[in-house]
Amino acid sequence: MDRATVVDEVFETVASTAPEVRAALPGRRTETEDQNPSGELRLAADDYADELLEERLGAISGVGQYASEETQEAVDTGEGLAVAVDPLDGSSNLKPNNTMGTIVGVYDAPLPATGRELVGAAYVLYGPITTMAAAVEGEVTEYVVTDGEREAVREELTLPDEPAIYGFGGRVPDWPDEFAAYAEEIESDESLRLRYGGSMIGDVNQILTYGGVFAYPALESAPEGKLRLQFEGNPVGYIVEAAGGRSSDGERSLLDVEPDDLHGRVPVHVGSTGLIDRLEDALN
Ligand code: P6P
Repeated sequence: MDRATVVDEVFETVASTAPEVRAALPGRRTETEDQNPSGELRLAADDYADELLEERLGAISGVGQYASEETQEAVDTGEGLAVAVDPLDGSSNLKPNNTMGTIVGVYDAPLPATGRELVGAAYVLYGPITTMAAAVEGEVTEYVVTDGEREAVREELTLPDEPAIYGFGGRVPDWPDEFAAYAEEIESDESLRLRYGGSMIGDVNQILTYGGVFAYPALESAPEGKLRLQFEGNPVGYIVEAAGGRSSDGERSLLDVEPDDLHGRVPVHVGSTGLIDRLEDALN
């Protein structure tokens, strides 16, 4: 299969798996004894989604590597593209019945790789409606996913010209002074409203919808921030940049960040170009 067909097959497979992931959520809110490679407790729902997606994505002809936020090592699945999956991003939101998502990045290089090796990225948002935002060849399409079938509802999706929301992770006392000063500037901007739901995909989807800035910045206690480059920063940076926005680790596009290892973390800032430009000015 040619590369574009493989990428679409990956998106199709993630969408078709979404109903089973969603249906399994009510019965899998329990924490397991296991920790993922990032030291976070895995929910039964994380394990279930990871197992389903590894089996199905790994079976696609043209996918040669499967890596998940939930497991230490990437799995060799033959020849072809590499997929990096966060099976259930924001699964801690399951307890309060809030949004969460499945993220997939399709890299044309062995993992770990820079975001410039991405040839596609998508996320499923388990909200009141199950939707998918998918970016390929510089274009973002939003789909409603019904019974695993995708229906395009917004094509050539771009961020609105005027940003409207912001959401920043981490505790305020733990923000470095430069980020705190930027946050204060943003918070005092009367055109911007706070929207932070504790699940990156839910928060980023609001940025795609309303424009603005989402950040999980470098913290005094964690200079690399919290979010993982391969599984969260790169795919979301790829999608937001394809929608006409920007991404940054504080200095450069997330897609230009050299990975240290498969589970390396990175400060994540994504959103409207002007707000990310101002962020980089504030941090440097
Ligand atoms: P905090 C969810 O655990 C996650 O990885 C992202 O989806 C989300 O943006 C962030 O962590 C939330 O972190 O510290 O606000 O709970």
